[in-house]
Amino acid sequence: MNLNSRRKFLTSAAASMAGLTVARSALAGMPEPVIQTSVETAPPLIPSTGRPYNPVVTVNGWTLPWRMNNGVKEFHLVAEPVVREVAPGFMVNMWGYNGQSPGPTIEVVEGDRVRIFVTNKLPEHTSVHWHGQRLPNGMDGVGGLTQPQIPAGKTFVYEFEARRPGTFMYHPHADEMVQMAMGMMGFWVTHPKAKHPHIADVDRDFCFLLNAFDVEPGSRTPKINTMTDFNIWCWNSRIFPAIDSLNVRLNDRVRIRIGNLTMTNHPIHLHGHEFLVTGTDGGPTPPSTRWYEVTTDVAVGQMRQIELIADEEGDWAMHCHKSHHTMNAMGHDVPTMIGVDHRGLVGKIQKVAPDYMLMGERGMADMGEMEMPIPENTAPMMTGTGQFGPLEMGGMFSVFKVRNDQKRGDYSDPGPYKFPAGTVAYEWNGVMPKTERPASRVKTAPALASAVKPGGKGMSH
Ligand SMILES: [Cu+2]
Repeated sequence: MNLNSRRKFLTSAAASMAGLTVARSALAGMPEPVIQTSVETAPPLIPSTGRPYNPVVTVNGWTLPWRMNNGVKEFHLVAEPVVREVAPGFMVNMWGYNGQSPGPTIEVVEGDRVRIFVTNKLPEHTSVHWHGQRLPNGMDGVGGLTQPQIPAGKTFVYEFEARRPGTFMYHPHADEMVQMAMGMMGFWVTHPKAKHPHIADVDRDFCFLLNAFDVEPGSRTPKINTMTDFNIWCWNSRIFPAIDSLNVRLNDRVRIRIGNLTMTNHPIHLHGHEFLVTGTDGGPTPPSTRWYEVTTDVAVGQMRQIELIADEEGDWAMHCHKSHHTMNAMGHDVPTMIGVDHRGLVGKIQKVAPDYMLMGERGMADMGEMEMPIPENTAPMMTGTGQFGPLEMGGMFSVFKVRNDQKRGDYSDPGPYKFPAGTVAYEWNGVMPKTERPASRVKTAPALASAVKPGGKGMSH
């Protein structure tokens, strides 16, 4: 007899003895925790109980189901060690919630009374802070300050009203450096209970967290003392090309919610469209404060929600604009080799080190094509292949796919964009003009260094 049927049996046995009081005592127990181990983007969870709302889609994630108990929405989070597939073949030992890092997205409606059971299956104490929420001080989850820590093996209950609509996060406020470096975090969306003047109805609503890890190539567990030098830059603990694309229908109104729980800021850039920042940490922004952008910086601890009309078909890149954050492991200790003449050197080195490979003499694009020998359990530095070849990307990168034949409510990947004939950049095969270079520039170049005055800034650019 499994736990579920055992519970049902006990409930019905008790029911026959004690009548109506039983239903109440069954509900007095904890809701069964829901565990998810798939890394697929789950379809939106359409609410079957409670107030109706338009659900979000969590990129490579899922929404936690709840149960209604006398008008209270009850969730059960389990803090526990998990193994996250960051990319195919790259498994990382993390800490998370309900089988995954990040934990499941929690979706509620403004005005909902929410009760969250948090069971601690970690080897040390924890707490959960509901980042950005209005709530009673004792529910804020700051271990030591607003509550005792949740000891290993124990369950605590948080209960509050979701007072304002918006985009939120949750994470421990206990041994924070370690627990967040290990992946403990999740998304929270509070939907408006009625038409809100600053919240539009959208056709698609995506969300993901920016998170980062320091995993030595070949190892499986993040280094927890790293402050800035992370090497795995993730959206929802996944790296390109393992981050699912955001697939929409032509002319959809799209909202994308982003939260940053890394140690640095991320300028998130979308190609081909302008967007408005319609929400921040503090909730929806008044329309008079909005302006169009193509990049928005998401600082540490912040949430941003952007909105746009997807009115240009295609495979549009969407990524962090810090170029080191669209790379995977090994990005840091590689010397710059551009312009260094290695002729004859490789053969000599290979006599003593047969695996030696020359990197970066002509730039590093070669690495996107080469199958470089890499240690087990890591990801190539630059990877991903499009219909025209290697993308030379990694980390915080995905594709915003706009299609006119994408069905309403269909979030599946439509495959590569079919470019209309004559609309792709092409090679010039005509006559090249003779390049004229001013002779003076060549002559003066070596003198530039001496042109810098002591204490001065030298040439301006
Ligand atoms: Cu970044």
